[in-house]
Amino acid sequence: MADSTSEKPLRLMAEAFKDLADTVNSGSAEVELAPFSRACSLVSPLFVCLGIAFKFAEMDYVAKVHDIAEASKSIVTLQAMLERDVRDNSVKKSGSHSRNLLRVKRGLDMVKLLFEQILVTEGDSLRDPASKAYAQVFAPHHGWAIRKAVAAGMYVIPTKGQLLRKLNEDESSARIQMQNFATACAPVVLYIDKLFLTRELGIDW
Ligand code: 1PW
Repeated sequence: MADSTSEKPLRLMAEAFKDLADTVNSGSAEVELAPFSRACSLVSPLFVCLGIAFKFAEMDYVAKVHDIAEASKSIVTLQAMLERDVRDNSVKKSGSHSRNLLRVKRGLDMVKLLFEQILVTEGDSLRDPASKAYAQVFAPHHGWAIRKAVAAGMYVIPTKGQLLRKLNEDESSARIQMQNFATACAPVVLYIDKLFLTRELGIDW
């Protein structure tokens, strides 16, 4: 693992998503799997920093990002990846690239919301920001057992101060990077939603 004392995971995440957002916002280029999966993998340290309670979330996220990185060896764009699954009638199949993409997108959306909530929440507890982000993004798709486990995990997530120390940030630098990530992540999430919606695949499964 990278040396967490010298690295700035938040800055790396924000910069990678700024590049993806630029591609999306240019409207002229398709998003490629290789830079996308690389950017997504830069979000994993954040899940690690959220501690043992989110070990399963981290493992699930890392495995799905890895699957997309593997796909990048033979498929160039997100669009082509979806089209291949549509052709093979495997979009919703367990473990399909497209299904994994939808889960990874939710992970990104949750981190975006988590940051937005942190930015508007006073105090040092992350429980409310994290609970709100989870409730909005994942809870509708999770059964009772996972929802209960996540709710229990909310009691042992680190405080904001602890999280920022692990991320090697102070309050003001973290605010900037969180805002930058949230801003850059938004068009990327919308782009992925559109990939599914324009093919009438839905995004609520
Ligand atoms: C930042 C605050 C902390 C909130 C973390 C919430 C993380 C929620 C993700 C927990 C997922 C762990 C359990 C795995 C669930 C899978 O069944 C599910 N994956 C997801 C990401 O919802 C569906 O994956 P599948 O069936 O397509 O392989």
